[in-house]
Amino acid sequence: MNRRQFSRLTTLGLAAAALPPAGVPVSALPPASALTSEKTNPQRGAWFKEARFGMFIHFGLYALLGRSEWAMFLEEIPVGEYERLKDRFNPTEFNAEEWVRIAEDAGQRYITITSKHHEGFSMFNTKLSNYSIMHTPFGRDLCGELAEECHRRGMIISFYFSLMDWHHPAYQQSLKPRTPVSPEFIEFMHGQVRELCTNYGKLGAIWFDGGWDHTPEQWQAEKLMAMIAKLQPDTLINNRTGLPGDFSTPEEALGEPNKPGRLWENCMTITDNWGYDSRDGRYKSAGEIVHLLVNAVAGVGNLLLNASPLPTGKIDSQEAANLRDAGKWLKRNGESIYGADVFRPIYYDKTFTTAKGDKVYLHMLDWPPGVGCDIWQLNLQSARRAYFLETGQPVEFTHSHALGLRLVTRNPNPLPSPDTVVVFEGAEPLKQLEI
Ligand code: JFZ
Repeated sequence: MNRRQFSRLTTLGLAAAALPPAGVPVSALPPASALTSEKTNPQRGAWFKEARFGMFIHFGLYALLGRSEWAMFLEEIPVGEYERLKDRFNPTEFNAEEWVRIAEDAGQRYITITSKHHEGFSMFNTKLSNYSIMHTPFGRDLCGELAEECHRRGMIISFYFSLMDWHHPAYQQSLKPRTPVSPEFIEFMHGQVRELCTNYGKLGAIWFDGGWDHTPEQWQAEKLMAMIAKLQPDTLINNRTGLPGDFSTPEEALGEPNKPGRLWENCMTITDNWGYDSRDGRYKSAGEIVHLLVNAVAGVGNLLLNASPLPTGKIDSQEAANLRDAGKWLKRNGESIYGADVFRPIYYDKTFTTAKGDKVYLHMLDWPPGVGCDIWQLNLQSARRAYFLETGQPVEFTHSHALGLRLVTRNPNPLPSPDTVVVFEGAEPLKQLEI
């Protein structure tokens, strides 16, 4: 919803509940951007753009079943049966430090964890329900421990939170799309978001999900977002309440490179599932992870890559290994990723550009060892010099009218790299010339 549509709703009186009562001083109002605009104040969005790469974590009771986070719904498991999983939930091998270290090694700068997924089970210390991790054999506030460790190590922590709740009795009558959500559930759900925004220090973002069965008005989303803005003025809010919020969340696809200034984050699985699924055996390789990241950053977006802890509380070891390998590339090439801007739109699926200051980074995702390369329709004639980001070794280049940029220097890497980055430096910020 854009500003015009929102003000139309207001004219119709539909958004009236969200409007401040007359006489409230302007300074007490939440930043308008969080509610109505598709552009976020650059200062609030700065951490997000700098970070570029985050770890998503889907962890809940569903891990015990090992058939992904939708098992309850897809297998029509009755609430009374499903909720008994909580008596077995005991991820004793969970270690916040280890999780944060995996993210750090991967070069990820933030972690977004499911504080509550659609199953309705709270992975944090909520005072508003007994259906929480505090009432399991584990009995510890997992989200709290993770948040604390993140704060200690300078990792940004964000919470995923599902609006929809397959467990709460007051939500049962709302399970049908477009039926009103009971006031009791709204109070409970808003109350839980208040807890998340109050008890865990500074949050990077609140990542809502599962809002599709109801309208933003039915969720009282404006009120919810205004509350967050008041409790955590710097926290970004995603667009899955149905209101635009601060950033878009295209899923398993790259998105929104065509809306300048709009923040976006592409969320992806590392296997084929979000929640742990024992039937899954497919892992994205380190190379694929690097490609996805470059692809997102080249379109000025972020990559939020999911990891799935096992019921023991350990992150799958193959996932951790692939993440760490991707991190090795990032350690050497992070300059071209963190805080990078767009140079020109994505134009070829194996060659991308990112930019920062007077530098353009040419990402060669498929450059065979030992050969030079022509890059069509890319003209960096105003560049003063070029060099490999990893080694500083100079790269000789020419331009031809017909083809564009030619890398005369051959790829010196004996082995294929997921991405060989060539830096072009200009005296002035480089501009893409028309050819
Ligand atoms: C949702 C969840 O249902 C899922 O379990 C997971 O948490 C994922 C990150 O988000 O699934 C969605 C939500 C939105 C879209 C698709 C799947 N969408 O907008 O296309």
